[in-house]
This record gives sequence, C-alpha cells and structure tokens, in this order.
Amino acid sequence: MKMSRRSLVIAAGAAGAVRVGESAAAAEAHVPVRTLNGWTLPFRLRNGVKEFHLVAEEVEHQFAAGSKARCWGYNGSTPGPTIEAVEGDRVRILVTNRLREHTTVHWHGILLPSGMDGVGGLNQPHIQPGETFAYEFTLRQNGTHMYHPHADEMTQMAFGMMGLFIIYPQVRETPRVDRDYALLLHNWALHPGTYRPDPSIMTDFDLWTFNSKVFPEIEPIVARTGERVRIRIGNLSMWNHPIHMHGPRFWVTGSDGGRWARALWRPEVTETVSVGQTRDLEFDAVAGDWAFHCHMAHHTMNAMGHDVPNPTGVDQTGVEAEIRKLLPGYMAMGREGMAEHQMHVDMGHHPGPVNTLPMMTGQGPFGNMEMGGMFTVVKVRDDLRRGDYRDPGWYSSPAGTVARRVSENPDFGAPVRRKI
Ligand SMILES: [Cu+2]
Repeated sequence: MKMSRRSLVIAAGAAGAVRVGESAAAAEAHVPVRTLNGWTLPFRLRNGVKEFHLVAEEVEHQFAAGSKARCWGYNGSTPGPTIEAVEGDRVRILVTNRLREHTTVHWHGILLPSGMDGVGGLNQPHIQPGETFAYEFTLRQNGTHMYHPHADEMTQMAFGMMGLFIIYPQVRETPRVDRDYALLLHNWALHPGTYRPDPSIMTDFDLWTFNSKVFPEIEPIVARTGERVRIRIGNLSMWNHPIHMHGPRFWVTGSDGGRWARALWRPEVTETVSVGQTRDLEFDAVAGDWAFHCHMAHHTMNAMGHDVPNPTGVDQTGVEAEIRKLLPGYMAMGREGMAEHQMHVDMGHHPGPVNTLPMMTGQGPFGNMEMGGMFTVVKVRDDLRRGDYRDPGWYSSPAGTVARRVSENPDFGAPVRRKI
C-alpha cells in the first residue's frame, strides 16, 4: 500500500489508534500545512465522516524559556491543534469540556447550518463541564479558517482557546504551493511575576505571539530557493497587526473567503491582518535570512514597563547612588537608547521579575537582535531537500554581499546634511 508522507505522519502521531482517512489523491493535491510550533489533530473515518475530537482544558504553556503560564486550550496546547480537511468532506467534531465553566466552539468563517455555528445561548445550549457535544457539517469551501469559543469569549480567548481550521481544495492549486505554513496572532497580559494571563486587559499586553510563542522560541519559516511558500495568518488577538516580511515581495492571495481570483492578488511587503481576519501570503523563496514580524515596534518586544519616565538623554549619575539606597542594585540605563537593555540582561546585571522574559532578546550571527514577541526568520537555502523543515542555521552570504564597516571616524566623508 502506497502511503503519502502525510498519511504516515497521521498514523504515527496517533499511535495506530486512528485510521488514515484521507485518500491518496486528495493528499497528493496539496502539501500538508505546517503549524509553526504546533500540530495537526488526527481524525477517525467513520462511515465516510471525518471525526475529530477536541478537548477544552487547562494547559501548562511555555511562551519561551523563562516564561510559563497556566492557560486554557485544546488537547493539551494553545493554540489547539490545527484541523485539516478537504472541501466536500463531511466532518464531525466532538468537543469535550474539561474546564470548570461552560464553553462552546464557533467555527469562524465556515459555511454551516445556523445550529452548528457555536454561539452559546443563540445557536445551542452551552457545553457544561464534563459534557461532550458533536458538531457535524459538510465543508463547502476551502481556505484558512479558525475556531474559538463563543462562551465567556473574552476570558476563554484571553487564556488561549483558539485554533486553525484549514480546508484544502479538491483540485491542485496553481501555482502549486510547495510549503504551507500557518500561524495565529495573539496577545497576552501575563503581568511580570504572575502565572495566569489577565483577561481584563484591553490594550496594554505583555506578550505578542505567533501560535502562542514569542521570539526566540518561534520556529523559523524554512524553504528552498525558488519554492512557492504560503503563510496563512489568522488574528484572534485584540489588535490589528501589520505583518511585514523582508526580502521578496509577497502576493496577498486569500482570506477567510478562500484563495482569491488571480486578478485580486496584490503585491505587498506588509499586510495588516485585522482582528477576526485571516490572510494568505505567497512568495517565491529567495536565498537568505529574512525577518518576518509585526511592524508595530512594541509587538516585537516582550514584557516592559510603559509608565516610566523617559530616560533618553538624561544624566542619572547623580541620582543612581541615592536610588540604590531605596532599591539595592538599581542601575541607571537608557541615556543613550534602549539597546543596552539586552546587553545588561545577558550579562546577568539585572534579573527581572520571576517568570518574566526580558524586553528584548535573541542572538544572531552578528550580535544581539534586540527582538521579542511577534518575530521570526524566513530561512531560505539553495540546498534543502523537499519537505525538510529543520532549522538550517544562519545564512552564509556570498562574498561581497554583506554591509561592511568602512570607517570608525564620525567625521568620515562629506555627507550632505540639512542646515537648520
Ligand atoms: Cu502587531
């Protein structure tokens, strides 16, 4: 029996308990989506229906080494596992509630009967603790979709309850996509020194995540030169995020409405993914290490204080000793800018509150990257094998193609400068 790689992954992941449901033809029509730092929910095939089983429950989650939290999610993770299916499939999704309050699941953007839409009180009774409900419908579309609770939504989503629902078309897409990545944008108020996200925060978040991870724990997006790459992005956070990719321009090719007609594709380098939206970006991979991040500068930082006086340009040498009497170990910083923050943290000069990540972190081949939050790297190499998603390390640029130091004299050269 010929098995596709995807089938093997499903069978292996389910330890033999789950039948391989997808036909070889459908599996060959698309590459399986790769949920960064995440996983795909296996299914059982019962009389032609793909049956999935989600369990809403509390989970221990690590945003990055040094920051853990008690979150809520599905089947042991936040985000929950990605549901993958094919247009035309009949799906049954069992939802067991292992929380201590009721929940429901809304299938965001999916065409279905009103009674399957998952708004507690409106479309169905709530799923009480300990109960299991069955949702069942036929998929009449393809594209990038999401699922999340529609019961005590503010709290349950703030704690991490969400997941991706990817529906493939039955026919092969053109141009064919060689690598298909997916991620959900989210924000968290995990106040310094605490262990449970705060659901009452509206705007001032501490952690900005791709699939509930922050840089540097977000996996790289890996591809071989020339491959067609799609990145599917969904936003269930409380902010809109202008997602920016360095290097090649991408085409915005789809949304919750599926892959758009070719005439609607737009070349961009930044695409805002608004709250409740999904966007598909596609590009032809160009060799290099290309930053991929939200362009809100605070969204590529980890925890920080916002209500502090601005130290830039302020000579604090006179007050440092005085403040130390009240706050032993106090270090005046920020006079010349904030970059020294990472250097001091890395040297162990000022440990932060327990269970709290430094504002900026990460080492690249040329030094500190001073990033956090919604940041990862698109790593494209000439010599990768098809389907090899392992981190290839840092890019080694061809000779003569790296910016270089030409002087250490600030009066170097004859630049034209505006006179005020
Ligand atoms: Cu953002």
